[in-house]
Amino acid sequence: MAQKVSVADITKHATAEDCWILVNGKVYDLTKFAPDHPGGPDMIWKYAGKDGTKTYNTYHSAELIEKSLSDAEKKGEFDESTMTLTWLAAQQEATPSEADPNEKPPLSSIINLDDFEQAFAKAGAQKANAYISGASNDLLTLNANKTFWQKLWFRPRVMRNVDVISTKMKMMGCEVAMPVWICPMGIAKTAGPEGERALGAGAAASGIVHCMSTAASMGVEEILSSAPKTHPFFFQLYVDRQRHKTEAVLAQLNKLDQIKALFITADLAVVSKREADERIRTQEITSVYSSQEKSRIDKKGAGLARTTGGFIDPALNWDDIAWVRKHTNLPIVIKGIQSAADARMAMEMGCQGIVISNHGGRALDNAPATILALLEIRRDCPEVFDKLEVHIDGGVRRGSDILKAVCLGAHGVGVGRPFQCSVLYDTEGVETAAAIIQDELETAMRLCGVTDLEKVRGDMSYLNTSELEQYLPKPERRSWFAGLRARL
Ligand code: 173
Repeated sequence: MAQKVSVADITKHATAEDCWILVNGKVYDLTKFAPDHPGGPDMIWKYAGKDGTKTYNTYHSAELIEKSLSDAEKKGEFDESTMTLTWLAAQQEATPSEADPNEKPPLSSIINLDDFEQAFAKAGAQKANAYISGASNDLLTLNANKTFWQKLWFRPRVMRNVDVISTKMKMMGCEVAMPVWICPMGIAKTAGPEGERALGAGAAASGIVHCMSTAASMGVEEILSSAPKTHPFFFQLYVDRQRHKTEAVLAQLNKLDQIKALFITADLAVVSKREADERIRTQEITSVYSSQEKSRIDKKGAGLARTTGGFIDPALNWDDIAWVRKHTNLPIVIKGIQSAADARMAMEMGCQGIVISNHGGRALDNAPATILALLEIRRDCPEVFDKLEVHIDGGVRRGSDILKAVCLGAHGVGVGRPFQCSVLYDTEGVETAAAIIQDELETAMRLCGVTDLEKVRGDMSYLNTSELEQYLPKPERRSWFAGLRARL
């Protein structure tokens, strides 16, 4: 068994007639054995070309398989270094034991975005939930993102005939029913078998935009095929250490008319520590890989994100905008801006947009809540709102948050985890999540006396920012720091 078997090798043998399976770090040819399996051949065929370790270990001792098969059927050790996101997502799909359909609340019982996350925590696969709901370290930024929206109050007007209203706006040249996009999130198949197809179809049916992830569980064209050919998408780009791979992605995107903007992720130079994800992956890896592999992974952190995020190039910097520009026809949006200084930088570099984002609290913990960063940019660098599109994501859980962001000057708002969790209910779940946001936004507008969302963009007269303003960095303190730096 000295020979190594790669993901590419094992996936070539993924049928009942030619059935290789990974079990406890080794790959076996179970084609001949499957029809004689006491538990029935289906149980084995289900894992053809995949990792059957978990299910196998539930029923059998580790030695049994070694004893039962001939040497010719033992194909070799699994080569972990060949693992891909697609492969990992497929494993998730094939191992449903953690998801409990009996726990799934009916979609009709879901009335707000938090309900989707709670439903997923109950009924979704445990490790998918740890990956999706998790964030960095102490979850301080994750929680601040949500609670800081609540510190921004309205100043409503009344008696304004709010019978007919419009939430329509334009984002990156695309007409949308409301200025909302679905955040790019990795491997959506972990949330439900339809994965990104549900996000694409649900976004299209709701008149919003899905920003697909570099780390999606399926290819760009498959995601596009979930929506009508005229429906727009955005693409989130992680720049690969191997720049030629990124250049190939950009060349592919240039040929796809449906993609309308390139969101370059700038806030995750390295994958941060996601403890819920790491804890659960550590348990899993302990059962799947040899103790030698385990100790290597333990030192680095075994989370799904860290295991799969090694390709992200930490050398990415502002000079690279010129390189990206050379390889794309798309508008460039920098995702992960967290200060007025960087918003100005993006403007000076000629970018077409920014996303104020801290990666949903999944990058630097103790990074400021995104609504605070939006307020800071409005105070210290208001000219960016005229020169480029300003988008924001992070902790958005109410339709009223969309109205708040737009009144501060935002062109669009990203919503992440609630949509990812809604994939538990396939396209219908995604549509329901969008309909909840739409309804809450319309209600907030009517109760604020706003009839046309487009017309109140940047109109802070509908907002009371006093509570939030106490948390802004003081301009005097910034110059004090600058002075200190000058003396050093
Ligand atoms: O937040 C993430 O988990 C993320 O963006 C990611 C996706 C794939 C690999 C590494 C990180």
